[in-house]
Amino acid sequence: MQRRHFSLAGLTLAFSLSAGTALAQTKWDLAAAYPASNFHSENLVQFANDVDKATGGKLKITVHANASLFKAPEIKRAVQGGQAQAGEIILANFQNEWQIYGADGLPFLADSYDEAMKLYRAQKPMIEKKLAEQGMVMLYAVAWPPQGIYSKKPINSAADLKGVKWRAYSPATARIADLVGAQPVTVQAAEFSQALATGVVDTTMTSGATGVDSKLYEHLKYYYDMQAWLPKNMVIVNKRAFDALDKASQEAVLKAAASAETRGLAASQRVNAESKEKLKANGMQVLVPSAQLKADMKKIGDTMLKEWLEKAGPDGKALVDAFQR
Ligand code: PCA
Repeated sequence: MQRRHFSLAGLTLAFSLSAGTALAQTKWDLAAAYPASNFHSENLVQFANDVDKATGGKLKITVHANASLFKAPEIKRAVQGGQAQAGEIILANFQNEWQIYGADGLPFLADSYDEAMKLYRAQKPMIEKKLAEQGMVMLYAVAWPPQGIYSKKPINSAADLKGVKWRAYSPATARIADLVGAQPVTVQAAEFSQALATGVVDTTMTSGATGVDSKLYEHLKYYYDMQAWLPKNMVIVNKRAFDALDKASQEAVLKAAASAETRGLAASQRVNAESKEKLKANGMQVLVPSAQLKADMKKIGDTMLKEWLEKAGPDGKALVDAFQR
């Protein structure tokens, strides 16, 4: 009895080993920074499922949402170094590394979905090339909904933002705080609710999506729908990890990525409308900004574009030329 039991176990082991070898399964960790219920994260999970199906289970991608694997600003380096095979980054976080990454974080350069897509088409070949030099492959990008101002008190002009505790998520959002005389505090989305609850911050610029994700209505009363810019998340993969896949799997990844990009854009537009309704339903006043506030913020956008062009040099000029073409 004892002996028979043993040999059965041995048989099972041998079988699973040979099945494993025949399948040659590859596993990727994908580091992401936004909550699992966010549309970007849901889109990532769908992308991973599509890849799983298309490769017949040969490539398994595990999405780690809400900065559970790496904090938002660390994801790019983690993918570059291969600590995570893949990741989702917000490009605007990396403006100080290369100004082109931050172009979609500038107020009013591209302030609608159409303009954002136009800017993306201009940025894409430049970013693909830069990422390749850095040992990464770009898979797809999806814009966040347009960015507006959340506040505790009514804001009628930029002067009303003086001294507020301004939550920034990127160099550009911190720069806006400087220009309006607010106090910038950089807090990524995963820590935003806590920073609000403890009073570290009381004002921000972000999307309706993040307003809902972080339940900003629990602490803030006003949302001014500025539609100032649409920053993009980009999904990237370590080049060595990508190159190690067989040709069919590489093609499956790229095809699933193209679908994710189309699906993500539609989701962003849908969430833009839905989230403003959710903010209202939770007692927030969702308002059109006053002409003065809009004019003040446009002026800040002009200043920031000028500063950006100076820092971005010939690359920046090439990008703006391609964008305006
Ligand atoms: N939400 C993210 C980035 C842009 C957005 O809409 C955030 O606030 O961190």
